[in-house]
Amino acid sequence: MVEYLEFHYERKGIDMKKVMLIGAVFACAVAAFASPKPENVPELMTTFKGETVSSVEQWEKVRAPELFDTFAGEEYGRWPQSERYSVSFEADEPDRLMMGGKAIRKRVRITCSGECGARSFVATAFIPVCKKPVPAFLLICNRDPYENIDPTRSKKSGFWPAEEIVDRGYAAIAFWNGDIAPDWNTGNREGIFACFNQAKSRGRFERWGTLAAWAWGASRVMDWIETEPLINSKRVAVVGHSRGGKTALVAGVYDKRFAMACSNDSGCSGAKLNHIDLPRSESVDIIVRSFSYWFAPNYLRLANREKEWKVDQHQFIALMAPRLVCIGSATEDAWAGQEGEYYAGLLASPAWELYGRKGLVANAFPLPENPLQEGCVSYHLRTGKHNLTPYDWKCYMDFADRHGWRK
Ligand code: GTR
Repeated sequence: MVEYLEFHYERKGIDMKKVMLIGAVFACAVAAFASPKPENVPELMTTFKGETVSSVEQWEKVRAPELFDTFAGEEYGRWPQSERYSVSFEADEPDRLMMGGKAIRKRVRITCSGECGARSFVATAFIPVCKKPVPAFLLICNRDPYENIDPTRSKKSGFWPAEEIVDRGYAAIAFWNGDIAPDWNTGNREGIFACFNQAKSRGRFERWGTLAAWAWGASRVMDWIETEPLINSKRVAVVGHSRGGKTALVAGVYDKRFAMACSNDSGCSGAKLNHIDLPRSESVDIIVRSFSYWFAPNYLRLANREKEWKVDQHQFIALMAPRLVCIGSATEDAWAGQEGEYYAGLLASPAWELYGRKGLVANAFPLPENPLQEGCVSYHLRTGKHNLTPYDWKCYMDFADRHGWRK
């Protein structure tokens, strides 16, 4: 085809290179025009009273607390206060040297006792044999635990490439979300919910949903990590995919001990901005119809009204500042709204700038396999389907490396 055109253009004295250049410029202009852009996004740095936020102090004392209060009260629900429960740890199995002598496997049983009962679950940790405490990645596994987080390693899955994580010098820790609360609608009465007297929780409509409960489970694993001398508890990333990716953000925002949150393909009510028209992606109306129990009852009122809400998800991401955030999207995952995930990271960035750091450093929505990792917010687009893959893990570990986690 190109040869054919070249031949005819040459005969007519037209410069083929110029034609191609004009074509390319035109294609880029069309792409830029056609690509969705956020509109009327709620201001990150203006308080609900209309004051401009220009200092860390104002952010930490006024803006971040009011945003947190809004998200906790109206979207995910509130965690029970720490006075209402106790946590204890015991070895579920003796420690074992595994992965050809490269890692110590610990299986810890974490028991949480609330005012109405106790629940326990087991977390598995592969900790690289090392002279000093190692940084760690904690996965909230929302897939079949037998297939994906096998503690015996007879089944291996790219969803949790524990061997690769250990090879890179990080501890690989995982637990199954279903051990905290089932992923179906029990009216939030089963699992960990049954250990608490709901009547004692603040506000009926602010009741914690299942995403908040799973995130609370991650936070209890963090309680254990703080007691484990082989792990550096100041360098722990919480990771999740899809509903787990929403949960990882909740865990990171609610529990400041997490130094990084990796939100993979998390989409609606995760890293995706609502103020952008992405007709193929999930909306609040759709998500609350299928998964009302994931959220505080208040959130149901936002169905079809998310654009009228005073906040949006970039402000939730901003609550991670000045800590690290990774957002991952996949090219074949329009349901999660890739551009919405990208823009939420970008629009969250002024929170890092207050601390004299950079958030997401980007000029444009990136091409696949071109991770943007210059600041404290990482964004990458991977070729392929909705999934958590070794490539996504590589991006998250590269980012931690960049921030000196293995030094
Ligand atoms: C979908 C849901 C998404 C996402 C996904 C998953 O059905 O609509 O929000 O969480 O499940 O967790 O795989």
